Amino acid sequence: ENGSRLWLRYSTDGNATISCNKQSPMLGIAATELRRAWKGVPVTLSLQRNKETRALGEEGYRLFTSDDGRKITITSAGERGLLYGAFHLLRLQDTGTENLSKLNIKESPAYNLRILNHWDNLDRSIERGYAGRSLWDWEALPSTLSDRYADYARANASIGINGTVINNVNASSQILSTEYLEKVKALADVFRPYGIRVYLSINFASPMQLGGLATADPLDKEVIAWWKNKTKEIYHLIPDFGGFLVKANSEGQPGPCDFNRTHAEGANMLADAVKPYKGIIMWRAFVYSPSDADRAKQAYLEFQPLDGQFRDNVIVQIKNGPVDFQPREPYSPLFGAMPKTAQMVEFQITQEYLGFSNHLVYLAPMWKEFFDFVQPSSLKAMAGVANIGTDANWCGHPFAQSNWYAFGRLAWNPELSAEAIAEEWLKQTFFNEELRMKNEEFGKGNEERLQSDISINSSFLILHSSLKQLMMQSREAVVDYMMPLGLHHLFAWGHHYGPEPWCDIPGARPDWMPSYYHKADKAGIGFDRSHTGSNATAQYPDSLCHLYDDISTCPDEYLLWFHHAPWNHTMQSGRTLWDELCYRYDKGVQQVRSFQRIWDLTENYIDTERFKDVQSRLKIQARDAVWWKDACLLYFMEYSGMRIPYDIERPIHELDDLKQVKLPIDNHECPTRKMLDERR
Ligand code: BDP
Repeated sequence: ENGSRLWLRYSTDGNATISCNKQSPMLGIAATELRRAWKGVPVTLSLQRNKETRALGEEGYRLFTSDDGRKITITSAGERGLLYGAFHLLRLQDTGTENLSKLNIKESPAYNLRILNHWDNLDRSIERGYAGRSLWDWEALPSTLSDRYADYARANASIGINGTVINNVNASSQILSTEYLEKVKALADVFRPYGIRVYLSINFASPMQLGGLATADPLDKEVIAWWKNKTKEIYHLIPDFGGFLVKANSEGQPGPCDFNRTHAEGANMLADAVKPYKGIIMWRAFVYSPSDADRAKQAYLEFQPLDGQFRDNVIVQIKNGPVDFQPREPYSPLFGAMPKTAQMVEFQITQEYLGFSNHLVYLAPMWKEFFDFVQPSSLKAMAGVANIGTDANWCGHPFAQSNWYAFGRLAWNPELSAEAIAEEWLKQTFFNEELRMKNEEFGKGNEERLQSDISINSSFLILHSSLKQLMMQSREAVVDYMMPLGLHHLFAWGHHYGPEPWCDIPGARPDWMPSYYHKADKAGIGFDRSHTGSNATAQYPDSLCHLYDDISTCPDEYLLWFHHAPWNHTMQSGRTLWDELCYRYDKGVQQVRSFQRIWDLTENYIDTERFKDVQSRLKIQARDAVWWKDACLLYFMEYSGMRIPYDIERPIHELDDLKQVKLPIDNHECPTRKMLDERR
């Protein structure tokens, strides 16, 4: 058992009659899934346009049992609706959550665009990817197609993901060469019957780099013509091509500002090119420059004034927080500040700042936290930076699969609770076949069998809820052992794995240095973003602005994000800031230890391979948590001049040793335990 089957582990002994009123490759896939695994009454897939199905949309469906309970029908106005309905039915069977004889479910997605962003390079490395190499074998494409392309598409379809941007936002213009477009077409052809459209990240200077033009100025006639021709070429190959994702004038990437044009002028030029084909432009708002004040304010300052200037097929893609996928950030105030512009959120599924594929962190609670502040209906779409690679289990950490899963489920329905999604995922990933197998193994005799069934089932239920709790607590744990109380960006230079709050590289961009963010000194710690500081609080709606701006009302979890607070500041717990910081770091460490204990309890119930894999990654996580705690507390202690409270675990490292730790890892590797242990 290597985890390659993801959450689609249902057995292949389906025995029901499956019928369908039309034939097509997509409906063939839906029917095949059901034939393989569905064990209930006959199912009819019925493509029909009537008032009800039209209201549910092409991707929506109704799934119901007939009055006599002898038949299930899935009906939709679109083929994709039937595909999603089929996967829904199988999910119900697998999780056993509903009475299958009385189904009456209506579903339609909250967003029409539910998109993965792959940061995959053409050399098959993956920026911030920790699960092997890129799935896309560019050298073998277009003639040779890996089986994993269809498996990838199937997994996405099973959770409703319907778009994929297959290359890195730091894009090579090469992707638009005819040679590569043929390869992209081959992938698009595999993905199409699974309802997945392909999009490309583009390099704004492609007309120069690829087309040999002297400029990439979006108002230049030749440039406009170049993009129109290129777009035509793409749509000729891929008629349902989705559109472009653009990182412009950000971290050294070219963009319209290089030619004194605005982001809107750049985006609109591309929007006009794809418009005749119904394509869209996803234009990223991830911009910041070292010369301007407070990085957290910059996307807002640059984009908010452009509200109303974007074409209607442009969507501004904004990271959930104002800085960069930190363990915890307040939401980006740009959301809601551009009422005349379509916006979408970008979450990061890959754990760039969350322990890579070594740490168990379930991200749905973080994404739900975002939706506590941003109305799902105010957004047009959802994008997630993928955590998928060539590793047999796709995501590196077996539990990282839950983040891919949760992203898809939330993009379909952001109202689902993180807990419900965790439960679904656990049941499909760990608790179906194992349970059956254990029962068979134990239940050889009759009486005996009954007995063991009962005890196995009850211990399973207990384990199940413990694992769910573990998942639910895992995000808060990582915040605690890495960056509690609103701290952010204490990461090591070069990679974002371990702590380096002291990092100070002469000549480097100041906004890439941890001290830019924590600002620790003898007086206190934290970034003053209140009216006495950068005044970033003023970018938030009034009520939140007041709440965050006042140090006495600012919630603990954002305190050091918005304030430079004195070391003896009284926290909500009544402790001083320094003591609270110590307790939080320690709490994070203790939680990881409790995760280890919970996990070890599952030993007899989960296949050895996955059990051991998770167990050994938890060991790394536990050591890393102590590393984080020691590094940050020993370092900040030099400023606070205060003691670590005596009732918490003592540091086991020397600060000087930790300052010497250098990990020889690039931005697309996950450090091994051996490497970590040798270095620290
Ligand atoms: C940061 C990553 C960098 C990405 C950038 C982006 O460190 O590798 O290129 O975001 O989103 O989180 O463009």
